[in-house]
Amino acid sequence: MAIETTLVLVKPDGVQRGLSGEIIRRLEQTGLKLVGLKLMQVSRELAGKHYGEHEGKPFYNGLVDYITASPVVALALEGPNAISITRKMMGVTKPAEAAPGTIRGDFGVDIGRNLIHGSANESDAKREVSLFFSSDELLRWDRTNEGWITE
Ligand code: D4T
Repeated sequence: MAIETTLVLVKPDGVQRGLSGEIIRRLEQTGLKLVGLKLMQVSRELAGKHYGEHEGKPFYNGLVDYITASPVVALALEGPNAISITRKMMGVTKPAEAAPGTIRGDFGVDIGRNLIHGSANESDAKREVSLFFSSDELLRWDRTNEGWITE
């Protein structure tokens, strides 16, 4: 079982709409373990690094304006298959096409207000976790009920 750590952002719309707790609750209750959590203001510089792959695309400036518009909640989540489990819980990028029961499907209507970011793959996850968290902000802790979550 691959133990992964993934970066999740509750984007400014999620925080503004009071959905941070609901989104964290859904992810936490899967059994993935919180190893980092903070409210933060994303700078344009950090947004540029985070969304570097999209630079030059027509939606890029809007994306940077959106993610820097007001605070985000950043989470680092650890566990077996943390990346794919988180992506499944988020739903696809366009909320209009996201399945009911997913975060984007249940709470969104517009791709430009899609509530949540989750790392797409292992190399993005490594890069993004270290962009948003310093090593002393990541806590490695023992869970007493671990044996009831993973075999
Ligand atoms: P993020 O990166 O925010 O978790 O979203 P996804 O991983 O699901 O989607 P993505 O990287 O393809 O897109 C990043 C971000 O850009 C917005 N976007 C994307 C947009 O506004 N218009 C578009 O046409 C695309 C492709 C939405 C998510």
